[in-house]
Amino acid sequence: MPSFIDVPNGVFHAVCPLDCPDQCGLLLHKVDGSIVKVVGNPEHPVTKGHICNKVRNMSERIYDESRLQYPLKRIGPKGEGKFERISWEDALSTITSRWKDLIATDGPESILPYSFYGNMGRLSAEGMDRRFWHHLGASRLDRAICNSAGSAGYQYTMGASLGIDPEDTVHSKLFIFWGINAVSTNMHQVALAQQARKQNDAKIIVIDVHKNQTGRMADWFIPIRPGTDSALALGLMHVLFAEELVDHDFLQKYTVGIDELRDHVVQYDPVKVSEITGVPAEDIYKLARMYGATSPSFIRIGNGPQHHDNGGMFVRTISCLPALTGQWLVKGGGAIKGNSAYLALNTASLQRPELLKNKNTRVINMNLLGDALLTLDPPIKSLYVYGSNPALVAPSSNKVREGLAREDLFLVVHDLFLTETAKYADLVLPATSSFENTDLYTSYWHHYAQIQQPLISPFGESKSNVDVFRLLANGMGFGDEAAFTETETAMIASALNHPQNPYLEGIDYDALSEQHYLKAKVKPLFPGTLPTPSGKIELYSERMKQDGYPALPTYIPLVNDGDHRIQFVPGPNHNFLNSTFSNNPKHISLEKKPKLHMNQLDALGAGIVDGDRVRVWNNRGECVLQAVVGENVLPGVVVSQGLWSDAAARSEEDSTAPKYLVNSLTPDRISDMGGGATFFSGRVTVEKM
Ligand SMILES: Nc1nc2c(c(=O)[nH]1)N[C@H]1C(S)=C(S)[C@@H](COP(=O)(O)OP(=O)(O)OC[C@H]3O[C@@H](n4cnc5c(=O)[nH]c(N)nc54)[C@H](O)[C@@H]3O)O[C@H]1N2
Ligand SMILES: Nc1nc2c(c(=O)[nH]1)N[C@H]1C(S)=C(S)[C@@H](COP(=O)(O)OP(=O)(O)OC[C@H]3O[C@@H](n4cnc5c(=O)[nH]c(N)nc54)[C@H](O)[C@@H]3O)O[C@H]1N2
Ligand code: SF4
Ligand SMILES: [Mo]
Repeated sequence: MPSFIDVPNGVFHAVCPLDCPDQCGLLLHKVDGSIVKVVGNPEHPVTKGHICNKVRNMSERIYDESRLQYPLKRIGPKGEGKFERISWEDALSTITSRWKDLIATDGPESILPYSFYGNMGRLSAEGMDRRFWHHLGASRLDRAICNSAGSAGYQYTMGASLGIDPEDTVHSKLFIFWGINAVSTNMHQVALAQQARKQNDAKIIVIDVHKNQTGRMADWFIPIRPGTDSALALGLMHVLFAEELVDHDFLQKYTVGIDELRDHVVQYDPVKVSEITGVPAEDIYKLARMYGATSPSFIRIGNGPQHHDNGGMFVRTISCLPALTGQWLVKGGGAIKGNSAYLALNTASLQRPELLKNKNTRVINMNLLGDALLTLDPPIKSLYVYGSNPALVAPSSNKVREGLAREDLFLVVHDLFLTETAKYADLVLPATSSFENTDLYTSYWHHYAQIQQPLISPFGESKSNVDVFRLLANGMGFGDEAAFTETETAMIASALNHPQNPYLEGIDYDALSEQHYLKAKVKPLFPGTLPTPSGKIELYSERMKQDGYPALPTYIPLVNDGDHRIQFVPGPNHNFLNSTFSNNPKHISLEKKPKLHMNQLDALGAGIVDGDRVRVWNNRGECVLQAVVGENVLPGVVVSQGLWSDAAARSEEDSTAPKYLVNSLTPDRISDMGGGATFFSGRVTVEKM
């Protein structure tokens, strides 16, 4: 196939590479070899030509003059951001000789990779890199910053990340967006709900701690106290059983533990649940009756509430609800937490775990990066960061930055920009954008796979993750082992060759290259067998009991986060994607200022009025935000949005301290399940400046 890089003009297929469930099909317009326009492809069966504002401006990011072009070597103090250009040859030999020395003196576990899904391409994010780290024997990273608590909770109930086909939700008559800011984070699910609203007079309910854009489009917005959703779900179950709104036939055939659950939820009467959640008892009855009476009903379970101490149990509990009313048997009924199991690849081929010889190699949870850098024994002597920006996104970021600033830490960062993390690096390597690479994309919400072919030549001297790990393997002297010379095309082909996953049938490299959008061979989950120990939906889970949890869904309060009165929920915003775009003036200007939504009662008590600059602080750190006073949050709760760049804070405050760093306040406790993060379970004090 001729390379599209050599075709200077035309319209080309592309995939949105960002960590967003929608994974839109894109069309890139090229003139004279450069991208001039990014639009949605109307032929994508789910995203249908509509894309978000963030990515419509993507070409600005691709050709941003502050994008990294060459490898850099630090010449100033760590964190200051003074670098000079060096060659790839120098950069690679510096890295490999440092690592060879470290391996000789401290062993390979003194080296730690740190990465996430800045680019969702499966080769970029979890392909050649994993092969390299396995062969090196580096400390392993538990990539638990995003969805791991909820995935673990969902698995206890349903066996794997298997939900319904989002395309079926046009048939739903009731949507519950539960802890998901879908207008900003899953816009095509909102489009499907709007379509159902028109076609079936469907109702949209939003349960959230913040009446944001998603809450505002709801027919009914239900505000709830952070971290109490399991209690609400149990209260709904209480009413469903008490009023005989459950589907006995479905429960008999497809679930285990129905009798235990019925007895267990007697204690969660709406009056008691109301005291916990702040949701009035009559609303709990009303919601339960609506849910019990409406079919098909669909719950979109968000990522927000699983970023709490009890986040795993939140998802575990809510995912029991559709079974109670037999919704899994109805087209458009059921739930989606994530759908990644349908397009599960052959990870053994992709990642080559057998290359890791020492099966006891230590595993470090990425949510504990600060502690890992500051206190771990034996210490981490070198950190290699790619596809992630921990100095902004990781919890307890003051600790993280103190760790990154360690004089004896050899830090290498591979990114498209000189991120907050890269400022601490000894060496910075320039990364290609996804449109410069070959890669395979699989959505974790819809059921389509896509391929990206390189459409433009690499920016400056930038290189893809895959190429850098090939070069590092060569420099480390791993030899000509086939794992490191395999082409991208061959890697994709073998990752898709996975006889154990029947959903992948018919999806291969050639078919994807020709047809662009291929759907997993999905069928309804029921009638059928789930990958749980019983093969059924586990309302009662023996496995949970063995793992030290209550076997039945249970409300467990948040951990005591100290004396500060106010609960702090620092979520993402509309125009950034995590910290991506937070360095782009257009995206910043769309967001205007980093705000703190607070209830007027709390504001009144603290003498704060709308628009005031406020200092938000606790024992972990402080930041300065602009108060938005009103009724968008309950008393005792404040919500910020967006992971703002240090640069945005500096230019405005004319100061060197990053004042918008919300993660300086967040706890690095680990959630109840899956080693997850607890970004939203912290407490703060808010003061007028
Ligand atoms: N525009 C945009 N889109 C994104 C991202 C982005 O940064 N910007 N990030 C991407 C990524 S990586 C992810 S993981 C997803 C995340 O997207 P979502 O799944 O939407 O998760 P969050 O936005 O973290 O939180 C969702 C909602 O949960 C609410 N919430 C917090 N705590 C609680 C609680 O205890 N109970 C309830 N009921 N609600 C609560 C928050 O107020 C928020 O409205 O979005 C992806 N898409
Ligand atoms: N307070 C608070 N903190 C949060 C969250 C929250 O809701 N609140 N959300 C959390 C969640 S859900 C997540 S998923 C994490 C996400 O956190 P991260 O995974 O760190 O995501 P980004 O901030 O988008 O950073 C991705 C980086 O990868 C770079 N990149 C993109 N493509 C490539 C590539 O191909 N190669 C290389 N080498 N680099 C590339 C980008 O330029 C960018 O700097 O943040 C977490 N942090
Ligand atoms: S960020 Fe999400 S909504 Fe926006 S273009 Fe990418 S996949 Fe689509
Ligand atoms: Mo995430």
